[in-house]
Amino acid sequence: MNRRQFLKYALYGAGGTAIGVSGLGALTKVAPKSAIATTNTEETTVFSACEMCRNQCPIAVKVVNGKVTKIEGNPNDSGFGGVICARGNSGPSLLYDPQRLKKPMIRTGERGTGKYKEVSWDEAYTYIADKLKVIQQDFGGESVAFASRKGPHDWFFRTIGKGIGSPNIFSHEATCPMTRSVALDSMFGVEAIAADYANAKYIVSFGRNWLEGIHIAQTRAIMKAIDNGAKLVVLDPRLSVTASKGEWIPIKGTTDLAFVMAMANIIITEERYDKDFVERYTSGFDQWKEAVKDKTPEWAENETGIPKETIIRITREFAEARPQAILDFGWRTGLTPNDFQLRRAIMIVNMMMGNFEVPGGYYRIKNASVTNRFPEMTGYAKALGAINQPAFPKPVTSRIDGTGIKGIPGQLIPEGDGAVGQIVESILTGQPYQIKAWMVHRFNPVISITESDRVIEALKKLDLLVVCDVYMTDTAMFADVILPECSYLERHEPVYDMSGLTPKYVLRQPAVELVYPDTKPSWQIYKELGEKMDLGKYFPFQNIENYISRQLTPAGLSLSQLKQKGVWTPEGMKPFYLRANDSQASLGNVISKVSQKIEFYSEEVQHATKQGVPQYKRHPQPEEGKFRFVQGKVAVHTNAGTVNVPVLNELMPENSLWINKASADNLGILDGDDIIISSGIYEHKGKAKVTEGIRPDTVFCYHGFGRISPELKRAFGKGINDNKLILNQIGEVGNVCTSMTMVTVKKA
Ligand SMILES: Nc1nc2c(c(=O)[nH]1)N[C@H]1C(S)=C(S)[C@@H](COP(=O)(O)OP(=O)(O)OC[C@H]3O[C@@H](n4cnc5c(=O)[nH]c(N)nc54)[C@H](O)[C@@H]3O)O[C@H]1N2
Ligand SMILES: Nc1nc2c(c(=O)[nH]1)N[C@H]1C(S)=C(S)[C@@H](COP(=O)(O)OP(=O)(O)OC[C@H]3O[C@@H](n4cnc5c(=O)[nH]c(N)nc54)[C@H](O)[C@@H]3O)O[C@H]1N2
Ligand code: SF4
Ligand SMILES: [Mo]
Repeated sequence: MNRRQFLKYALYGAGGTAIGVSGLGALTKVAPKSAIATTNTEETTVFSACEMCRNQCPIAVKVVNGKVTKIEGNPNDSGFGGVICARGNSGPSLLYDPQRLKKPMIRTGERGTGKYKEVSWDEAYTYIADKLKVIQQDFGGESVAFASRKGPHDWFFRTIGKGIGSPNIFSHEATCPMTRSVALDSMFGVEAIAADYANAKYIVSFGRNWLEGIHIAQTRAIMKAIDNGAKLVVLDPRLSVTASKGEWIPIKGTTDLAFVMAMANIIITEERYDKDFVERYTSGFDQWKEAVKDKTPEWAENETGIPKETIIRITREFAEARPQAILDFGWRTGLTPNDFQLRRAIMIVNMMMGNFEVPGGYYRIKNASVTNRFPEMTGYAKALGAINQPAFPKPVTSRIDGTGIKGIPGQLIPEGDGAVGQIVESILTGQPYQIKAWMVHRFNPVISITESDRVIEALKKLDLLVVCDVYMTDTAMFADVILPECSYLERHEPVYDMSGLTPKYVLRQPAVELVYPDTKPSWQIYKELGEKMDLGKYFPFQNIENYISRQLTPAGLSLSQLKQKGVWTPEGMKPFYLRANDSQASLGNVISKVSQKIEFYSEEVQHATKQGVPQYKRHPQPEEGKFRFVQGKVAVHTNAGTVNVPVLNELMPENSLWINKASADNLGILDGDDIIISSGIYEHKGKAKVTEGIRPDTVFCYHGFGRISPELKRAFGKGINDNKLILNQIGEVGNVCTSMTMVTVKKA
């Protein structure tokens, strides 16, 4: 496929609505038949799940003579409407990329110099098993850290960690939505809360950028709401594609909590909240009222830079639309150290509107476990079975990040996630104890964790670094052992729960044989490594089909049934909102607080942070001559993952630094000029993009560029790596902080 064909194809997915591929990322409703027509009669279709990002959209993979020819959305799924994005379309480009990792490798030269020898899988397993044994004997299982992106694959990877008694098992969440998860958990006792955008009449985003930070189901829902006349307000220091679809409010970075508190102040003063809801379902309203009583629109104008008239108008419009009104709780949410208080405040204002369990508001995700609690829903969904494992050795120490320790903010960090940035701290400082080995799966800390040079310094200090990836990434290039996973188009994965308003399961299955025969799926890699390490008993299944069948059988489903459609959702079940027909229904089955209330004031949060209800904290603003540095997603790339994928690299090989026209004029910088960005500690070369679409005190770049691994031949050395500039700071609940760094910019 050439670039032109790809563009056309990527823009018009199978189902009619599609996500644009340019930085503009607009949704379009035109679907010319010619773009999707197929003439080849030998084509077969395999239903599976995408992995070009972690959303795992259901896909239909077209295969001709054993080769993947194209990928479309799975038409059997209604929520995604048979639509995928440009990155999803580009799967074959990754699959057949000659630059993929093809063989296991062991390092032979200095770390980072790229000297490796190809080895057999058995040699790789033996090397890891022997090294881990020594490290475990000398320093204990806790000295081995495990970090992987969260997902269905991580069961196998984590089993190795649990098997050696390490408490230090991490997901990537602290770099992503963790402050939101902590906020939800503190208020509802559960993280599985989602927003029903499609039915909302008024949506306010605090940087959430659905048209570039794509989630197909959410992005479609937002577009549907706009089509139906909903108003969208976007607070963002820069004009994102999403902001261009609604009213853009260029808020001063890191001040969102002031805006939210002022909204609460206005709503309370003008008595615009849902009194019955607040009284019946919530606790702590009085403490919240006290916290916002002096947070007037005048005060917020000074903090946020948004005129008070605008704050009052938006608040009134929002309140008029209740309960079909959503203050969005964000997705990538680790912007500031106390970001989780912002997320709590957002959800408190939402709940003041009574927008819970009604169309156009927030709802508890209706997965099998919830659905089974309601008589009218039983029979619609059965829970997946678990694969029972023997008891794991109990870790002898607590975690390095303080997760779960009472009386400190760490108490609030979800145990299954942890604060992944703390691995770097432990390696460099030996506090609270020394991490000696790091197992990394499907994660790229050098690009994803702030202050890349510190991450690299840490990697260089390790006794053992093992990386499992599909590319020789900026992290893999420092590894002792590299394990090449096959791509998602060549493997099975455990069935994944993707429930929303109704339950849903998605299957990933191979569309084609292995392109590079020495690559393997991760379930097999960790089962075989486990067996080599005498941990075989923790992998009590013969193969992945057997694993999946044990998930499905208790649910009354079968693998062959899922293979046919790729997705399963209970037939005939309508979206279920608990309070749609009964505004006084008990919330006992959808929230998990002992108090049975949605807690505005949280005793647990009070205990951990001394802020039982959110309090405002002012963050520093850029001094004269400096800029706040913010970042975000671009429609055609995924995080730290796709910049070297041929067709996506061709579409967008590098990023640039957005700078306001007036600020650029002051510095004598023209559009396209070479520039030097400096954080005072680190410097980065780049190119300027001069635009009116950003605040004069802020600069912005798309995340994921500026790669240092020479093996990423297309991406190497192009663009700006934001995390090279961002200074490391771990937030209150273990989150990375990505909007706190100030930089200067000059002409190169
Ligand atoms: N400054 C700043 N930092 C950020 C962000 C930001 O906007 N600004 N974004 C943050 C966010 S939201 C997130 S989620 C994180 C993401 O951080 P990561 O999880 O590190 O990013 P991913 O792009 O998901 O890619 C992880 C790795 O998975 C590899 N991979 C892809 N497919 C496969 C596969 O099938 N098997 C294996 N084994 N590996 C595979 C990719 O090659 C890549 O190296 O970064 C965070 N860091
Ligand atoms: N195409 C594509 N889609 C993706 C991904 C991808 O890499 N590519 N990644 C997926 C992942 S892992 C995630 S987490 C989601 C992320 O989806 P979003 O959370 O929507 O993520 P970002 O694009 O990082 O959006 C961050 C926005 O916040 C703004 N911002 C920065 N600081 C502040 C501030 O202080 N206040 C306000 N109000 N705004 C601020 C930035 O300018 C930017 O526009 O997207 C997912 N979808
Ligand atoms: S959003 Fe795009 S890249 Fe991510 S899983 Fe869906 S189709 Fe694939
Ligand atoms: Mo993310």
